[in-house]
Amino acid sequence: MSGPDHTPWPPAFAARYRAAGHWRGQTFGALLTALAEAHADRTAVVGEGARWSYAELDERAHRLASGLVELGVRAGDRVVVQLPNVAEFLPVVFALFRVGAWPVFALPAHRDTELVHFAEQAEAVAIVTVDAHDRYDHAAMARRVADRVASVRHIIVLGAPAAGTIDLEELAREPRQLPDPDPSGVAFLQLSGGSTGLPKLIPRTHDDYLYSVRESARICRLTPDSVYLAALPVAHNYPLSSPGVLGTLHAGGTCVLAPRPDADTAFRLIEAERVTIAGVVPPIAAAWVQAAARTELDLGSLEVLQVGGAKCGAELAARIGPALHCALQQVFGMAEGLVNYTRLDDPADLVLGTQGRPISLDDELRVVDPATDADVAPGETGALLTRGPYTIRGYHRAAAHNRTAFTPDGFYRTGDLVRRLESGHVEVVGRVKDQINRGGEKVAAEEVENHLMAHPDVLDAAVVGVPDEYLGERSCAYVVPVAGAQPTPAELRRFVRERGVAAFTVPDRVLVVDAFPATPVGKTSKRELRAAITRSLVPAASSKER
Ligand code: OOB
Repeated sequence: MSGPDHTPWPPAFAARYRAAGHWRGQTFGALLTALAEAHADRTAVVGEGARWSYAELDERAHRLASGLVELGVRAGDRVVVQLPNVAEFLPVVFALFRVGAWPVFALPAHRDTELVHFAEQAEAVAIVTVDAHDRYDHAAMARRVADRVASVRHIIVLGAPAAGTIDLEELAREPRQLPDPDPSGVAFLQLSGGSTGLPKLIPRTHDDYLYSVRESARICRLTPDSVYLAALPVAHNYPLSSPGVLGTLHAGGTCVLAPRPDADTAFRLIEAERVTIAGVVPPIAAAWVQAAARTELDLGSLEVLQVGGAKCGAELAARIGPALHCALQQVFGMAEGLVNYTRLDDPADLVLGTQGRPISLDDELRVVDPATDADVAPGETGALLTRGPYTIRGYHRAAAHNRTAFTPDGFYRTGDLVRRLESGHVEVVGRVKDQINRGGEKVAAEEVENHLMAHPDVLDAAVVGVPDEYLGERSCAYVVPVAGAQPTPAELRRFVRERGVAAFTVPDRVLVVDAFPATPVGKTSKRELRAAITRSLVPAASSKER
């Protein structure tokens, strides 16, 4: 894959976004400096074993930035960050922002294949990781990645140091003055959910991201008294910025990092830290609703529960307020940019039945016929295209993909099927992209198909999403074996897992079939595969299941 690191907005758009006051020329490093002055002694972040004020967070970020520079990390370098929900995540990323190096935000679930891909795509010079998480040795994985990707020179580890790695705690140096990076330049690379191959890298600038963070904090009414619970993996765009930890810091509030999103862990933290707002995906919201009925913990501080990342069905939406005694806010966003929120003063029908409206009046949304790109009639369903002050114009080094992912006039093709109401609120009704949304975790069908097709016994593979009561959807892989071969579903799942991928990428179900249904032009009909499994009409005689 090749192409520019970053596709800037056309000058006329950039000028408009500056004139409107959206882009203010502030970097994240400068923001933290200002916050440390305004809120020095207030608590910025709480994690296991850590409780740091704004002044302490600022100091740690300065010291780490200094240590990174001494190591040879420079402005414009890329650094893969794979940290779980620990307090150190914040000083690490602010240190990188101050150096002007770009964090590449991996998730804790990612494994060798994905990390190698990110490190190669970004030509990363370093990996920041944790010794172990969920009984998995991340430091050893980072070493394997460094062996395979020549650009990776340093492995920085939080926790027990190991041979060939640098102890994060030992990296800190005396703070030094560093030149402030260009606010219109890239601040970090976020990951796309993707629908083709491995995840694409998303370049976000200080200017554009800070705008979305600032407005998110305002829309969610965050104040210095707000306490945000990050229950989802904090590097993901939603808990990072919608309003997430960055929005909370922007408001001078407190970020509480939950090591896991389960109700027991979250409820204890809500009680202990007097959490006011949390953001979760629908399956977790459903688990919290159930657990709330039996808990003796005091959840009375919780004012808002945000639900997003995947569609929150009307029934779940209706249960949240009564069960958790808080307001529901729906969030429909994407790492590429556009984020929609239901507003806290929206009428109940909009809060329960829509996924919100855009952050900005300068977010341009078009709802089009997916085949022709012609606008559909108002209120009709179509594919959502968007362009605006915090939506990217191109992926990192992906010129060929960019030609189809964006329209010639710069609209991002979200791949979501939506209906827009007169109020401007959006209802997500489906998807045109070849992706499975597994309770908020996005799986590109093609990525899984490629893994399956690497197996010598597999002739063809087609991966589809199937409805699931808990996750919304799960993945189901249909496989046609090569003549004479008889791979078993269990063997194929193990094969994909052993290729070193995130657990959510391993197909939940594998069905070995003789042939795929075809469309009139002879392509595999995923629509028919989906319909077949939904109706469970796959004939037992011609399919073998795990
Ligand atoms: C968020 O970001 P991504 O990049 O992991 O995934 C984006 C995709 C959207 O295009 C859409 O297909 C789906 O996730 N999605 C939703 C949704 N929120 C996201 N589909 C239906 N209803 C929703 N509420 O998932 C993300 C980023 C920022 C804030 C919130 C979510």
